[in-house]
Amino acid sequence: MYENITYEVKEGIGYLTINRPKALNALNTEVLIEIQKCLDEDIAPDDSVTTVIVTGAGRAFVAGADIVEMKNANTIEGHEYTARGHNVMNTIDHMPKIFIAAVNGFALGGGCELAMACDIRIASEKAVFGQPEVGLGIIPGFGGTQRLPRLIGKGMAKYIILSATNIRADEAYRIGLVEKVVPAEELMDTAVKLAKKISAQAPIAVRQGKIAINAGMDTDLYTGTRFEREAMTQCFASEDKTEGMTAFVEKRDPDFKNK
Ligand code: CO8
Repeated sequence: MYENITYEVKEGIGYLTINRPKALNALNTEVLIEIQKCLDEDIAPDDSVTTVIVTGAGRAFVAGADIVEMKNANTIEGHEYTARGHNVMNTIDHMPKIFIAAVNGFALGGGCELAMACDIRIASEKAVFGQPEVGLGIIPGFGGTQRLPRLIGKGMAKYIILSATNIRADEAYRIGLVEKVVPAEELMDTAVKLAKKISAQAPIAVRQGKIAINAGMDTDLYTGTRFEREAMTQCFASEDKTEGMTAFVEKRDPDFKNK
């Protein structure tokens, strides 16, 4: 069905793999179209999936937007390309499902931006992160100038973006760009364990947690607490809230129904 990505669901977890290893999974227009289609048509409508693991086939996560394709792009095409990338990243960011980036190798440019659009990042010790765009005469254009400072702070984001400095996984962990670093052979197991742990929680609460955090990060604290109140109201309106608390009182595991 897809030529540049694969998507499958196993035990309620979605696995989205960027699969263009010959170009280190570089995001050309075709890849972006396929990711967008997968997000809109396979992942968003599937209520059985709470968490999605995003990874790359071969030795790279994603080595960036496709430089070969961008090389001859004119101003209008550059604008369209940027918009297409923004749509993919924003769809991930806004979708009330949890995306875990399992970063297996190079996460450069658009690849680092894809990882940052995900909710949680787990990196292999072999992963390399960076935003090398200024060396190509452009800037990060799939959200990097916005998400990187929000994740690691303005000064460190400027250091990385403006000097085009690539960093290894341990440094990415130290500065808060990734949440965990594991040996390469443990990467997928670690991501799956986390996905299962998230999927075992009350789904409405998980969704509302993501919505409240994301909405609050884009506004002031007091507006953020209003978002939190609305999100909490959705939880209190759910049957799963009654089930979760009843199960605690009855000293048994909860049986959440996503209702
Ligand atoms: N685009 C296209 N092809 C790529 C890319 C890329 N980003 N990265 C790697 N490839 C290709 C190489 O050209 C090579 O192809 P071929 O075998 O046909 O020569 C193949 O993948 C393997 O790559 P290398 O031989 O270079 O492998 P190395 O192990 O020697 O090096 C690196 C690996 C360090 C990852 C190196 O490939 C590299 O530096 N790649 C480019 C990284 C980069 O600059 N990424 C940022 C791109 S710009 C971007 O992402 C902007 C996002 C916003 C765009 C907004 C739109 C306007």
